[in-house]
Amino acid sequence: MTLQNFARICPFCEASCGLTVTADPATGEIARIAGDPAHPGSKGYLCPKSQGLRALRDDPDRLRMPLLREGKNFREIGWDEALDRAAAGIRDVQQRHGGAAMGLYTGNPQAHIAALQMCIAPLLGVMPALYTNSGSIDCYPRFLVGAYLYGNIARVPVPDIERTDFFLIFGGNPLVSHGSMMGAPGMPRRLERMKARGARLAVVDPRRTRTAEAADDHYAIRPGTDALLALGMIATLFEEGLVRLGRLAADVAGLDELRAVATRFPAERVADLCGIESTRIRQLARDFAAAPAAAAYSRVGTNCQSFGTLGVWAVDCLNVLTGNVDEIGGVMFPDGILPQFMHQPWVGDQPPHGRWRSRVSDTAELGGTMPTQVLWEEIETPGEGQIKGLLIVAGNPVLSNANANRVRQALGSLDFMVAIDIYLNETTRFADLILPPTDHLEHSEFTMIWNNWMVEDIVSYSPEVFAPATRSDWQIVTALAARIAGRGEAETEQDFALSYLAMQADRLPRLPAGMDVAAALAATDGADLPERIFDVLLRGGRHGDGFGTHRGGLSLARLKADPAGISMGAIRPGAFPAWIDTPDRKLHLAASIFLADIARLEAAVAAGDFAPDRFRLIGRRELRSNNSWMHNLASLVKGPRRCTAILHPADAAGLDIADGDRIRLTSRVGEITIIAEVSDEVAAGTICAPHGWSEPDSLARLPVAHGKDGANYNMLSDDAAFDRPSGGASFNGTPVRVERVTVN
Ligand SMILES: Nc1nc2c(c(=O)[nH]1)N[C@H]1C(S)=C(S)[C@@H](COP(=O)(O)OP(=O)(O)OC[C@H]3O[C@@H](n4cnc5c(=O)[nH]c(N)nc54)[C@H](O)[C@@H]3O)O[C@H]1N2
Ligand SMILES: Nc1nc2c(c(=O)[nH]1)N[C@H]1C(S)=C(S)[C@@H](COP(=O)(O)OP(=O)(O)OC[C@H]3O[C@@H](n4cnc5c(=O)[nH]c(N)nc54)[C@H](O)[C@@H]3O)O[C@H]1N2
Ligand code: SF4
Ligand SMILES: [Mo]
Repeated sequence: MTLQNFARICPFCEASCGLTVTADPATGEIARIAGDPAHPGSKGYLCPKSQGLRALRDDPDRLRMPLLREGKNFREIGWDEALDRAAAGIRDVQQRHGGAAMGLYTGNPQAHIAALQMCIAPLLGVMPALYTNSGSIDCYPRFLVGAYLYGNIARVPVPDIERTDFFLIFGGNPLVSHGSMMGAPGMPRRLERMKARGARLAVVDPRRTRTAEAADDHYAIRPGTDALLALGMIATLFEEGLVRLGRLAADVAGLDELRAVATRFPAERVADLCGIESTRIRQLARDFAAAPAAAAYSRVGTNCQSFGTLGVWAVDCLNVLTGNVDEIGGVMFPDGILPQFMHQPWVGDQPPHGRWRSRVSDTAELGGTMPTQVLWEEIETPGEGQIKGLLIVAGNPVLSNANANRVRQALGSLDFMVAIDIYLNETTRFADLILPPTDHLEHSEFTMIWNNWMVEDIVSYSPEVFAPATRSDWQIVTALAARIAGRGEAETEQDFALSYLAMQADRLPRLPAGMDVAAALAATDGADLPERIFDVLLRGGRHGDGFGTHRGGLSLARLKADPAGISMGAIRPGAFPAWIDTPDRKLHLAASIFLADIARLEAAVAAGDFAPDRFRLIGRRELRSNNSWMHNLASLVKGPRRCTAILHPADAAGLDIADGDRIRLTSRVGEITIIAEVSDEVAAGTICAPHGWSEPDSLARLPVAHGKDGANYNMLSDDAAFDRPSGGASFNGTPVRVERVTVN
């Protein structure tokens, strides 16, 4: 064996740690995957999930060849035939049902594969489709608040965890997730440093998670009530004269309206609803206001609930009201090395929201995408414009979308479905064709999307380790598009590159005057087109070498010479108020889209929706897994059973349930049976289970995963409980009935 070391970015979460993969490119063997001490951000840190790089290569069930469905079976076919059939099926849908009859769903791994990100927008040019993606599930409230509070979907307030004095987390578990929309290589070490510095860490979470365990304070909130708690804190700030807008004072609009709303939610009123004493709520608000620099942050637990927008908005308001926005140690808006991928500001008086609406439920688009539940209703509902064909790229909606049964039925009713995926799983088993891409080590990689949300601006390039055994995601998408459009593959790749770059052109400040993106692309020399696109983004970007006009600036060649990656340093305050993209360049605390939803919140309170009379289901993520697709990796799923429903000892005793018993959970939309785990890490009335597992499925080929006694959480999540302003999904706070399954 001739072993070589390769510096690679770990593709399995936003932290984007640097790894050293020691491998023999000739035999395809991996000797070791270790943390890369030279990486400027992770400095040698890695978590167990990183070993999935090898496990995925070794998994005999990972698909290597395209699969064609024949009746109830799948059989392997060659690539040319598979691509021809896939394109013919899509063209057939378009011809028979019109241009609006296709749907496109892209899943979470898309955000970790730079070349795949680059080809989705151009694909929509060739294959117009109703577009939904995993961001439509987990970030919609975040994006909507960005659009109306700061004026841009891409404006994500990232907490400055390296310099804050008080870090207040709502609904996030960064010691397990490693941080989301606050990407930070080596996240756990950063939190350790934060604590060692004497900063305070407080966590609002219904469960005593690892992060809550490590925190100074844990607030065990009742699921689904984040908006109420944050409003109670805002009310305290106003009542006790603690509002300090600081430098932003002249640029904040809506303060009086916000005060009027918050006054209706004093700490004493929300306390019983949230399950947290009013004295603690008031003290938390006081301490947050008193900290020299403080950052409040919300993530999946707060986003993915029925009042997601109000929760995210109210948490953001805490930062504004205490003068912690765009400040060191507070929250800041990264202006990364690469152009803002999601950059979508207002244009005149048009927000990046509601520019068109869906056919069936008149739902507003957000940033060019639709909430995923719109996709299912558009497939179900007959009439002009009904969706009859679907392309799913790296997505597993049967395990990741609310009301899984409905998703299944919708997928089963399609005329034609293609999946670009590495497994025959619970979703792809509905496809007519499955097109499996190379694994990560068979293509080069570079950090892209995450630079918009990182606490430290790091960019790195990972070379290919092994010769590709099959086509990459980029090659599959472009080859499919070529056939749909009736053009050559090379020509289509070139079209895609130019069309992607044209969308970025006005955000490339160092593109020399007179050089268009075609000339810029021609001036690059990467190994393939995605690398060359990346080179244009780097060289024309704000730190780029400007194609020779800025000596020492970034380029792909420079990154290749620095394999561990280059850091441009921690996030910094922006040129204020230039980063505010609302039409009047003010921060809108009381935008009508937020205030209008207060009536719904009041109605829910009045209807007793937050009463502690029902069990509320919440999710959990696992350290050794990623969403739905690492459960077939034997080395990662070995050990104790993980797909369990945790309930409090008092609840278990009341229902005559013992640890290890099988229990049935029933919600409005479905039921599952699952093994009970009794623990006081959840409060009484809360029940907690992971998503991404499933019962065995007759067609799926996941023997390891399906031998693990899994259950699909999203059989229970209620698709009608979505967050109204944004359309975001609700996975947390679902009312469920709990009972022991009696075996007679
Ligand atoms: N109940 C509940 N549901 C949730 C959540 C929750 O917390 N609770 N979380 C939500 C969140 S945050 C998210 S992001 C979504 C994710 O929702 P999805 O994106 O729909 O699902 P994933 O589980 O990420 O599945 C990714 C799919 O991509 C495939 N895949 C893996 N690697 C590759 C690759 O390199 N190329 C290709 N082409 N395919 C690949 C996998 O086999 C899998 O089918 O789920 C959401 N669903
Ligand atoms: N190891 C691992 N890492 C991952 C993933 C993974 O599956 N495994 N998935 C990746 C993805 S796609 C994402 S989006 C990120 C997510 O990153 P995070 O948001 O940090 O991760 P979650 O574990 O979903 O954290 C949500 C927390 O909210 C809590 N919660 C539930 N309901 C409520 C509520 O009503 N209010 C409040 N305040 N809290 C609530 C849950 O108990 C949980 O601890 O993680 C990413 N990283
Ligand atoms: S924290 Fe995330 S990026 Fe870092 S090694 Fe683990 S999975 Fe990979
Ligand atoms: Mo996510």
